[in-house]
Amino acid sequence: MAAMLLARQLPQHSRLIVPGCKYISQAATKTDVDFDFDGPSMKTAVPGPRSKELTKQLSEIQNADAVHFFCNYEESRGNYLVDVDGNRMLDLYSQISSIPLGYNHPALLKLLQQPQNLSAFINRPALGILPPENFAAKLEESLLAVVPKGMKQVITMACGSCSNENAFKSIFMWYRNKERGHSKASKEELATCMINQPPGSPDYSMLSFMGAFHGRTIGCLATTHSKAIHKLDIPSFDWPIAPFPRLKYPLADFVKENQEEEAHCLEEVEDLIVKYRKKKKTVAGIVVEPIQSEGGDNHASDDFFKKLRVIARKHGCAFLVDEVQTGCGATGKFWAHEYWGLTDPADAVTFSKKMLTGGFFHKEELRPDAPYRIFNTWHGDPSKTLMLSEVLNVIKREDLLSNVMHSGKVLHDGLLDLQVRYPHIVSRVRGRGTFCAFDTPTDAIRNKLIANARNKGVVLGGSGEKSVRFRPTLVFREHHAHLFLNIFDGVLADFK
Ligand code: PSZ
Repeated sequence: MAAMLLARQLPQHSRLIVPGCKYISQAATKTDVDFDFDGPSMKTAVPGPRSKELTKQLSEIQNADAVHFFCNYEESRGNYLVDVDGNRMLDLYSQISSIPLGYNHPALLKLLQQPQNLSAFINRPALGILPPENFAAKLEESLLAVVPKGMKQVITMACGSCSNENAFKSIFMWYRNKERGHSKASKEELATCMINQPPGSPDYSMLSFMGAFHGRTIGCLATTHSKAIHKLDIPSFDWPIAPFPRLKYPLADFVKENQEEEAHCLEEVEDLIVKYRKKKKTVAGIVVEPIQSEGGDNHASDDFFKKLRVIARKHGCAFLVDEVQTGCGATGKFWAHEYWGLTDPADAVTFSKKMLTGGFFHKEELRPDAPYRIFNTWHGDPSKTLMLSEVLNVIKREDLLSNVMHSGKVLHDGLLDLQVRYPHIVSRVRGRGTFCAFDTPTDAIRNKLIANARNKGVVLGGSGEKSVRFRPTLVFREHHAHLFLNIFDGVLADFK
């Protein structure tokens, strides 16, 4: 009966019972509906013939060399991504860490079938000027329900880059306002900003870390330092770049070395702030990821971030935490920076990906002092906040943060075990929640491992030079972790 109810919530063309789809987990509690398959099912190598054909077609229109394979999203369920060749894969990458509840979650299907919600999808407003009646109420119900400590304000944006870009701009405006004593901008400032010259376009900078990824728009790109290919040929700013700790694993064996490494990086941060102030390129803000994600899953201790916050405060720089990839539960806390236990909260926190909408939370002081200063056409999207409310309901109702801690531990422990058994391939196993990773000896080995795993029905991602990263959904359960570990054990055993 319950299976029928669920099947009815599916789009017309996917109502057929898909072989292998178990609909409701045997282990599920009353509310915990696990809309999922039993396991991977592979019919061809990936990409298969249909994917190759479609890649060729797309290549006529645009460069499609980055395409892994084409997907059948209608048939994908829960943790399983189905491709156009009928291969069904356990997805531990979830659209570069962007699917909170898995594919076609029943709660979201139901939400979209309610007539009163359709308008949010059909009539996309220019939110900054013509918001719908329920706009503030919906923000309260969605984003403000998970507002990080110390913040009350939120601004929505379309994507992660857009969020960081506008958070940087808010920080620069805040800094300049402080400097000019909150008086009005001068005529000279208004004139010089039009020709990109100071004082109207001040020579401020954002301090970032080597290995960081904050987006690809031109301002963000100046703080992104993960791969040269992201940056090549694009003009950029002379902004300070500090080293990010490179920790040795296992952490328990390298306590002293790691502490020294972090202390060294923090020293560099302070030196750079002083040096850039002398150069008249004042550091208005520091931007940092709780775990450097694209840059290779680089972690630092909670103590490192606490001390970084103190440095920002000491030098009057805003402290911006980029939670675009770490946010929304994957580390086991809703925001990864909650682990730090800051007594002096961050000034702003950016989000996107699993949050469905982009945007940033910020302190009162960073609030734009005039209309149209932080602005664009869409300014977010009410249909995304609507879905986010439902995602948050499910996270709470099903206690998915506990699930992440639990399945994350199984995954992490299993990876440590594989590291013992395949030390020539797997090293530096690390992670928080399900946000796990390990290193391989080379880029080529990493890529081959990912390809081999995919042909056995597991989608993984790479990060940095030679890391494999795990970014499953929040409905990734213990049994999925075991399933993955069994398959991957075979991949490692066969690896040549
Ligand atoms: O290659 C790319 O452009 C990728 S692959 C993964 C990302 C980008 N991540 C996006 C990202 C992020 O991980 C962090 C920590 N900050 C900002 C961004 C930018 O978000 P988008 O891609 O939405 O602009």
